[in-house]
Amino acid sequence: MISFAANLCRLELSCFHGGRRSIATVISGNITSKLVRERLRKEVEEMSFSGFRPGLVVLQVGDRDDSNLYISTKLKVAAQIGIEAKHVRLPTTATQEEVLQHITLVNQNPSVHGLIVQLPLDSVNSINTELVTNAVSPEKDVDGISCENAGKLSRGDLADCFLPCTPNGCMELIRQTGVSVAGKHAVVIGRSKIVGAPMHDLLLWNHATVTTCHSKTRDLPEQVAKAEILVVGAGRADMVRGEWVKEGAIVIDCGINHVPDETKPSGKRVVGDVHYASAYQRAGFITPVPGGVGPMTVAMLMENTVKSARRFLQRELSRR
Ligand code: NAP
Ligand code: LUD
Repeated sequence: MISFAANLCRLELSCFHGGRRSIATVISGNITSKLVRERLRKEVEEMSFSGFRPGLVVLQVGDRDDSNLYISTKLKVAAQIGIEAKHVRLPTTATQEEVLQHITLVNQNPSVHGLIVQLPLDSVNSINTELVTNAVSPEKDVDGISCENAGKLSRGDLADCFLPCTPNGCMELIRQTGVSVAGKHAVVIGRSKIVGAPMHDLLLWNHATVTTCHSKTRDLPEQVAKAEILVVGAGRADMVRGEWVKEGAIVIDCGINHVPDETKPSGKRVVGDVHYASAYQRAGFITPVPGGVGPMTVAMLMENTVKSARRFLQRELSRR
């Protein structure tokens, strides 16, 4: 764990203070991820004897603007840490067979320790995403979304798998608050394979009592009101209103939504799934968007890649 409080922007003491309720402490993903990246840079330096470097491949199908942005950030951060990262981009015309062939090649390449398939797949052909993500060798699945890694996480074998980057990043941000997760009532909104479902599992095995909500959940505000820890990954701009939030709760917002904004040169801006201005008035701790979960997703991918490279070195040493 990184030193607690280094990344907390404590504008006022949270919760009740002298009878007066005050505003939230902001948990910065930019600062926390910087600490993680700096630690990883040193670790990579230490393992870089005789030219060894951790290797990462990011496989993309198509040309989505958002994927291009996320991948360029991943490549830049990898380079800063000393990870040899390669971007493989297949055209939108790529077939499922071609994607699987590329995955097999990377699986067999001993200089690559991590492989992620950036989602969603942007193809004119019908490609089974589940089949593709499961083709990644579990020991290189630094995204932590193959059935094998997800299964281990769901059964609580956390030390024996790669933890998915976004939920793992959320856990790191929750740890930054110094609040113990054990015994807390946590509510997760969303049940996707990369955010909601693994977030539920991680909170559960960190001993929270967890409720997971989705599009069929009745009375979302009622569920949210019970959350001492709230993690939102729904993809709905400003959906969670501050009035729903329990006083003093930890609010982690995974959402990345583009909304029109005429005051910006691009004509749009990024907002989360939580209505920040109102939630800020009630939460104890809150993550901003941008600068919250996003940078942690990237940092945790690097952490998994370095972990995979270390495991590779250990296997090599034990063979000799
Ligand atoms: P997803 O696959 O579309 O899943 C969204 C989930 O939210 C689904 O489980 C869906 O329920 C649920 N949901 C949708 N509308 C809802 C509503 N009105 N009430 C309650 N639940 C609702 O999306 P995702 O990949 O998990 O991503 C979610 C958000 O996080 C997006 O904004 C995405 O851009 C962002 N994201 C951010 C990061 C990061 O690093 N910051 C990483 C990944 C994703 P059903 O299952 O019933 O459909
Ligand atoms: N697929 C991801 N698809 C999309 N935000 C990311 C992401 C960086 N297989 C697979 O990387 O983990 C993944 N594995 N994802 N995502 C989203 C998701 C995937 C999201 C945000 C960021 C990666 C990021 O750097 C910045 C921030 O929040 O401050 C900038 C946000 C902006 O758009 O300006």
